[in-house]
Amino acid sequence: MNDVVNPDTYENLAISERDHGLFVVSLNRPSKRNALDEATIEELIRFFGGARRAGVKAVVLTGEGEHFCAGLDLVEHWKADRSADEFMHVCLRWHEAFNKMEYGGVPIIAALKGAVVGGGLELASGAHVRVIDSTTYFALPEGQRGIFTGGGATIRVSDMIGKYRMIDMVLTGRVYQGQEAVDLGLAQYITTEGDSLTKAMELAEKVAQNLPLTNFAICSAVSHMNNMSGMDAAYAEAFVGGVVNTQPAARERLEAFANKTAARVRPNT
Ligand code: 1HE
Repeated sequence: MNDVVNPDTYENLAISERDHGLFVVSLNRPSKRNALDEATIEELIRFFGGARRAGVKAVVLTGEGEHFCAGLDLVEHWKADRSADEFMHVCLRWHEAFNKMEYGGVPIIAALKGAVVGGGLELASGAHVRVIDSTTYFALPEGQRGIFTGGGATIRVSDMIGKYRMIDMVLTGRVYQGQEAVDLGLAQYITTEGDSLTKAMELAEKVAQNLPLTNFAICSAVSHMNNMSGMDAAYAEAFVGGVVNTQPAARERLEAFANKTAARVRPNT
């Protein structure tokens, strides 16, 4: 077994393969509400940095216990009494982890529950799809803690809900949950029956049926192209389309459409 997907090589993440190539990665410090210490960030970098080459087709990201993630490990931060230089490097490791997620080409579905706060929301923002249930709530309590964001909220949370809503969340500690959170863009799905994990698994199983190269493009190219000018993005899209849309593995699916054996796209019933 490739070490990247070997559960025995992780302490702060619980990793299990549910189906061929479909992995559940769970933050595993429930007694600390899955707060992100330095060791957990290093494990996230290791897993997501090597996932695609290890054959991972899709990931459901969740947390053990009642809360997805309480954000930065404030106790570790307080005890370490870090210098600005040291904390800048902590932030850079967080960015390394979340960039590996967003740009890594492996679909990540976050099953969110309980608190998704501070760095927990930054972590969830690195996933491609977010699913919430009736227990889930989002906040950026940094303002109240006397600190600032450092794991990408200024980029990804602003992107999801707009910069003034993000600013309001940090300034006032405003909490979003339920349908309102979906309407604003913090999540794409809310479950009314069952928990977020069940729905996330269902989505991940579907996504894992796509061709890996297609998923790679969806889960890396869109993000890269959003960082480019319109002209450059169109040029890069043509290149990615050139590679992905001519992959030999796609021919069977195209043939099935041409032969009228493939499912058609129909409205929801
Ligand atoms: C923690 C952390 C943490 C809990 N760092 N240890 N994030 C926050 O400001 C959120 C802080 N946490 C909370 O508001 C609450 O803990 C929760 C709403 C998440 C959960 O409440 P509850 O009542 O279930 O748990 P608790 O009793 O508050 O905490 C249980 C244990 O988890 C306790 O440890 P214990 O050893 O005393 O049992 C807590 O200390 C521990 N714990 N949250 C460390 N965050 C790159 S910059 C990112 C900036 C940020 O992320 S700021 C946002 C930080």
